[in-house]
Amino acid sequence: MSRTALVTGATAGFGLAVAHRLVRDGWRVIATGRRAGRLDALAREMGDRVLAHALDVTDAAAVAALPGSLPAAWQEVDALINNAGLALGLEPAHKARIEDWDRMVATNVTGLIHVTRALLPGMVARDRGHIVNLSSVAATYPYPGGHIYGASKAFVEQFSLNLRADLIGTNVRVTSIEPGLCGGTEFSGVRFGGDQDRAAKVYEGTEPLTADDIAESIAWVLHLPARMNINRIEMMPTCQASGPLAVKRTA
Ligand code: NDP
Ligand code: 8X3
Repeated sequence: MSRTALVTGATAGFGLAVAHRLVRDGWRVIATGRRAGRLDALAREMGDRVLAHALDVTDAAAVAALPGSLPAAWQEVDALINNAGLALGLEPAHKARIEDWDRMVATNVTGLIHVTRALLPGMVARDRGHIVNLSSVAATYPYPGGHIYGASKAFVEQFSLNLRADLIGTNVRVTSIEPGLCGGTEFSGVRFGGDQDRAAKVYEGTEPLTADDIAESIAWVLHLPARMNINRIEMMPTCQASGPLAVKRTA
């Protein structure tokens, strides 16, 4: 019997790559996200190994109802890939839009913990499961304009480690995936409100990570022996490194 993964944000970027990768590796995938048309297209492309299930992670009622709203044959979720998330804007904190801050927190923090809370009891009851959370290098390394995005990803990393503390004694694993610059997804287009020229400049002259690289790391942690839990994976493209501390000097 093949294992079942639920991927949030499977309509684009990492989530879509993970869905493809896991189906190739023999999993069944519950593909979720807001754009139902894209989910249906994925299910048509991949056949009966993909279940399209539209879900906005900020819709608390829909998320709470999630386990029971899945068809009976899909209710035992072995792996939850908490991938849905976004960055909005790159203005300094004192100029950032408060609506953007609220949306990042609602999606990256509240949405992620609600989906986790909805699916975790089933994993504990079955004594098997794996939660893979998409954090970021922004959780560890601050950068100008990163404020709430970085803070939300630091939350995701710390939440992952704290889940491990509660899940000791069960066979439920938790991993925080923390990538740096990654191209070929909608991430920067979303961050800059659809300004694709500005988004493209983020990757100019670089060889960033790809969504397939992220899917590779997720497949790796999922397929390790059940006795092994990878707590965190921090990865950057070779062309990226953390910079020196900033010092403002008078002229
Ligand atoms: P994309 O913008 O390409 O994909 C984001 C996905 O999240 C989409 O499928 C989108 O689907 C979904 N999503 C957004 N809001 C919601 C919501 N409210 N409910 C459900 N789904 C939602 O981004 P990436 O693939 O690049 O990023 C994926 C994750 O990885 C994010 O959490 C991001 O913060 C993180 N990350 C990205 C990095 C990068 O450089 N790209 C690096 C490090 C981490 P839809 O719009 O259909 O709902
Ligand atoms: C995405 C990577 O550097 O744009 O999490 O914050 S970064």
